[in-house]
Amino acid sequence: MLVFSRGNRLRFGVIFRQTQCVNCRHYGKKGKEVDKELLKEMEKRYQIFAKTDSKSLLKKHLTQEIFDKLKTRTTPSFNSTLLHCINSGLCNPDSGVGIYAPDAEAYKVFGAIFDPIIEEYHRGFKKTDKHPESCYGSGKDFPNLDPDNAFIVSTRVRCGRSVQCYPFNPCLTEQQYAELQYKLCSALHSLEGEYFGTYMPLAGMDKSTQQKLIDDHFLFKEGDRFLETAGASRFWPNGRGIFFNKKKNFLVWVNEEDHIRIISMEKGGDLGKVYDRMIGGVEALGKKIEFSRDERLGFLTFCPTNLGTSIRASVHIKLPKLNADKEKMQQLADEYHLQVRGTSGEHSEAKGGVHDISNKRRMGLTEYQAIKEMHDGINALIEAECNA
Ligand code: ADP
Ligand code: DAR
Repeated sequence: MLVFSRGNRLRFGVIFRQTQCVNCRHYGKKGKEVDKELLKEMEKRYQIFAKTDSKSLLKKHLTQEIFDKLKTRTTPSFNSTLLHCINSGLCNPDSGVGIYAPDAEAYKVFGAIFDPIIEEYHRGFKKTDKHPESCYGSGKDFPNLDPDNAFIVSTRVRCGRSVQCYPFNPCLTEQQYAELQYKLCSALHSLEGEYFGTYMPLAGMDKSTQQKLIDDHFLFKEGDRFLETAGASRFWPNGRGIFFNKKKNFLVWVNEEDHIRIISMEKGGDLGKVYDRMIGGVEALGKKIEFSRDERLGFLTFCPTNLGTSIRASVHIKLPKLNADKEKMQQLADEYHLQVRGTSGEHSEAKGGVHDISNKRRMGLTEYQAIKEMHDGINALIEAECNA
């Protein structure tokens, strides 16, 4: 049994067989043939999906020609299929995007469908484009967005990371979930200073504590049908959990959608302070864990919407006048590449007039530029609210 707490984690930690970097072992090899029965199932489901009125990017870009080109392919290291990638979008025609990568190689093996979706979602990041090297800059360039606390309830900056040599959710074995949890916990429990904290595994967490953490927007929700059908809930809740520091303004999610989500958040609108705290956490963990980064795509994540910087800077914000003029709010959001969501993130409603507004672009620009885009956009929304 795995028990993660500061004092005795090493005594209870299970020493795992070192997972050889399977990418090296299979590098350059062709994946196995797709099972004939699976192929028939995939073709039947694609024909049904093609007849839906889905508005997802998957529906728009997965033409019969591209489907036929990719349906027999598999990735060399984990034998991931096209169905691993598109199952969520086939099951949920109301998806906005509808596709996930089952492992790092999928972005290349199934590039014919990923590339056009990446280009459209990330506003023009072409398959010939290269994501820039990381450049975080400094939070001092981003003054408090709302020093009088008139509009912003809280500010949060997060990024996702994948651990080198491990596949993503659909291909992880139960042992690999446990391995990842153990490796990440060891790194997290080595953090010092303001980052010093404790890891709480989801397995065994009492339901009232779990619900309170979700209601306080610290912990990820459960039962997201898009993630479940994407293969992200296998062996749940084993291998999943949350780390937080003493002040609960630095959090890390383990094995939810990505292997790791590194989060800094606090009440109010001090984006610069929140951003600096996230940078410090990412850099400290980056010294302990080898993150998976592609030469062209930047940091690799389960969902293509998080590639590149994988950074989302968001505010929970109340803009009652703009809220009454949804068209104006959306027009400004589009102009500044902002995403307007409900209070609990995607596929949720705004409660009490509180929207979650964040940068939409994460790829083809640096971390600093993504944060600046959000900072400028939120400033513009607040100005429009004051002048409405
Ligand atoms: P994803 O990008 O995968 O949709 P997020 O990183 O946006 O997920 O995390 C969504 C969760 O973070 C939701 O529970 C949401 O309530 C919370 N959240 C997002 N922004 C803020 C914020 N500014 N303040 C408090 N909680 C936030
Ligand atoms: N709900 C899925 C994924 C969209 C991006 N959000 C993530 N990755 N959490 C959709 O296609 O709408």
